[in-house]
Amino acid sequence: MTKSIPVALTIAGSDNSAGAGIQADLKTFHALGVYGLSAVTCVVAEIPGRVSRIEPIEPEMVREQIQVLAKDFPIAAIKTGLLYSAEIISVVAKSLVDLPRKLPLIVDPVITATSGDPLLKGDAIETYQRELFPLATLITPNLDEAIQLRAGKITDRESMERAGKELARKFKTAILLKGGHLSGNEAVDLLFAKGKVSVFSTPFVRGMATHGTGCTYSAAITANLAAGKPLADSILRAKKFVTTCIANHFRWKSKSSGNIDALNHLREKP
Ligand code: PXL
Repeated sequence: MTKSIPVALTIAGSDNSAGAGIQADLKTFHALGVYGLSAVTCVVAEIPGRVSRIEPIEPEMVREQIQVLAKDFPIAAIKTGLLYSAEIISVVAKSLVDLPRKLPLIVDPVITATSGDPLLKGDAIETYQRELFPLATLITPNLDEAIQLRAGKITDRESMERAGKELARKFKTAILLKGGHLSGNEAVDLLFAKGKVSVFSTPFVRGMATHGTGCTYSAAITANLAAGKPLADSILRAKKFVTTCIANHFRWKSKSSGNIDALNHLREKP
């Protein structure tokens, strides 16, 4: 029998080590029963923990990838990940404005890799706020990204609430502020939407390098939205999915030193 399944698009960078970026997004879409399309914005040469080199794709080529897909596929939701530069952010925003109809858009404002390596050009944050955020259904900053977006100092649950409210007010859209290990044994995220705050909490999984969790989380939210689930339910399911990916992580012995850890996007333990 011929099948059709929901379609989602990721506009993001390529992580050749496949834990983050486009590769994580496509694995996540697939695991959640959604057909994944991609538009590549840049190519990153890296291993978990160390970015070696980044090269952008020509902005016109980024536009072309989005345009040809949007013309033919029944895309139901879109996410953006690493967009590299102000120029690429601008081209992505224009391509999304030109879509025949408005689609749910999840913006993961990737600025820095988990390793601390910078991924986004310094002058691009301004363009993000001016051109892409106004199109977003949901923006998913972690605490570092929230600080870079001038949400102020975040040291505890109270300041996290204040910062999230400030971002939701400033950008006039829903904000998922990801608390990471701020609150001790739980990884607590706060959703600010329609004047309400909702809490998403899972036990914090220790002892593994978490390269790609942000990408996987926002991709899972996008997949759930593409499948027609409401926002809060999409986040709840995505949070559980990413926690399972971390808990079931893969580990290999590195040829140079220590271990290589990677998220396990498979839904069942192999
Ligand atoms: O985890 C952030 C991230 C996003 N996108 C790409 C990356 C990384 C981290 O290394 O390479 C392409």
